[in-house]
Parts: sequence; C-alpha cells; structure tokens
Amino acid sequence: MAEYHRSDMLAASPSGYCPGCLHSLATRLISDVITELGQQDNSLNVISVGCSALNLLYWSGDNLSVAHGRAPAAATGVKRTNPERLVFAYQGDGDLAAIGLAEIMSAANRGENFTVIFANNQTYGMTGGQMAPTTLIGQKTTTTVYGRDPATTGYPLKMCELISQLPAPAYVARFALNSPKGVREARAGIKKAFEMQLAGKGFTFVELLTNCPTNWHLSPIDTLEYMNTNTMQYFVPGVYKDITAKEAQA
Ligand SMILES: Cc1ncc(C[n+]2csc(CCOP(=O)(O)OP(=O)(O)O)c2C)c(N)n1
Repeated sequence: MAEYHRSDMLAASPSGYCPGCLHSLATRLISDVITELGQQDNSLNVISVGCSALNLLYWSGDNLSVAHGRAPAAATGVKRTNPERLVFAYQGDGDLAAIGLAEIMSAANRGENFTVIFANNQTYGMTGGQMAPTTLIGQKTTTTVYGRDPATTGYPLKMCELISQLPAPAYVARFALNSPKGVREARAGIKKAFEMQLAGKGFTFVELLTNCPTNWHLSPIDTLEYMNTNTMQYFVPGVYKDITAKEAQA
C-alpha cells in the first residue's frame, strides 16, 4: 500500500512557498480532505490577500479572489446563492484579524453556513514580516523591532476564544501544524468542519497555528520548537465550540 500519494486535487508542481512554510502543509491537508469527501468539483475557495492566497496555484478546485480581508463577506454571497457548494475561505492573520476583523466577526455572528480556515503565523508574511494582531508579546517583527509591547500595541487577539463566545457558530477549533499529532488532528478538524457545513450546521472555523521561517528568522525546524514553547502556550489548541457534541449527548 502506498504510504504517500498526492491527492487528485493537488497540482503536480513543486510548492513555491518558502522552504518549511506550513501554508504548504495546510494546502495539502485541505485538498486531501476535499478529495476524500468527493467535493473536488464542488468546492469553492474564496481567496483573500497574503501568502495564504498563493494556494490557488497548487490545487485544481474553483477559486474566487476578493479584496484584502473581505473573504467572509464574499463567501456569504457565494454560499447564499449556491447553497449546495462547499464554500471556504483560507485567510492569514493580517487578513482575518486586522483589515478583515469586522467581516469575520459579522459572518460568524450571522452563523453563515461556510467554513473559514485561519492560518495564524503571527506576522504579515507576504509584505515582509510586520506585526499582526496575533504577534506574541515580545515577538520581534519589522514594526516591533524590540519585541511587541502591549503598552503601545495591545495584546495578541485570540480569534477562537472571541468567535466561540458568539451564539451562532457551530464549530470553532484550533490546531497546531508543528507535530504529526497536531497535523492528524488538524486534518480531522478540517474534515469535521466541511462535513458540518455540508450538513447545513452553520458557521465553522478552524484555526491552524503555522509558521513563517523567513520572517521569524529561524530555520524551519526551529520554528516548530518556537511554536511549541511560545505560540501554543498563548494560543492553546483545542475544540472551543462544537454544537454536534451537545447533540450527541442529548
Ligand atoms: C487594501 C490592502 N491593504 C494592504 C495590502 C498589503 N498587504 C498584502 S498582503 C498583506 C498582509 C498579509 O498578511 P497575512 O494575512 O498574515 O498573510 P500571510 O502573508 O502571513 O500568509 C498586506 C498588508 C493590500 N494588498 N491591500
């Protein structure tokens, strides 16, 4: 039996992401799950702006490119007019938690029936490593050269914790892509979110803790350890909300 095979949806081309960038892995996980669910011809990825958007080069599903931060607003229209399609947005933390904060909170609060996959690498990767809303306290970026100081830049936004407090969302979970266990759990979480969407359960949100070797100025291996000792201490992985868990108990 083959130990590894490329899912049909992934393009047969090398990834252009920086070496060690976990956007590559996230792209593979999402395309694997879509293929497994038989949704390859039915999926629609609403793409915003950032390195996250580059995944459109690597898979064969339909994509819709929209303005920075606006994916949840565009996905709302697409899903409402095409309710049978598997609609998801794949957004970075600058895109989702800064310029697009109003869109994500509003779509979640309305309980729109699509999925947002949130790649949290704690920086603006594409534009050269500026501070994002999720940059950790003390983390150095090109705009926090001495490390993020909450006195001037506030505290890192915990999106799962914020969104799971809203009454409408159906599934809210965070996974870390820095270990085989985390990758397996993330894959299962993405699958669960997509299955819930296909069952019409409402808004589903999957945060993936990722990295940025280039702008963190760490080797890919060292970013995985940094995530373990820093990122995951603040952004704690787990399932924050799951309405089907309550349904199963009832
Ligand atoms: C309206 C608008 N403002 C600013 C930019 C510049 N810009 C491009 S990507 C980006 C940040 C992306 O960061 P993030 O969402 O964290 O994604 P990453 O690149 O880290 O995956 C910014 C500010 C833009 N393209 N459009």
